[in-house]
Amino acid sequence: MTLHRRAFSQMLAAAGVVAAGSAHAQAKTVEVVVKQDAKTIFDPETVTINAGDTVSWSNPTFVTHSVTFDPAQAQTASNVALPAGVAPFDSGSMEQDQTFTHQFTVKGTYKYICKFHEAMGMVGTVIVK
Ligand SMILES: [Cu+2]
Repeated sequence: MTLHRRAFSQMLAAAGVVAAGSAHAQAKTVEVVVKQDAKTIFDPETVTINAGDTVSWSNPTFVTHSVTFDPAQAQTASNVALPAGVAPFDSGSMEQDQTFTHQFTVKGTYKYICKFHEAMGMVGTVIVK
């Protein structure tokens, strides 16, 4: 009985190590930062990631921004794009030093806006391969 229990727990531990190791090797987090110069932009404006990766946006500026993947909130609908079947999502208002993260699991091209500065060209793209 004791022997069986120990063997079973060792088997679980081995499986856990394998799963954690492969997840760590595959998934990564890519940083995008709001950059305020003559023009306020997402830097970099385009990121290319693998399915399962996470993008982390941060706002170091004094101005409120957003990361909005929602065509209903865009002034120009074509500034936002989502792969088929992906529901809209939105950071809401991002004040100074706030961060928004999103894990992308569906492949395709995503276009997003800052809903406060879309008209000034504050747009970005995430390509998920
Ligand atoms: Cu903005």
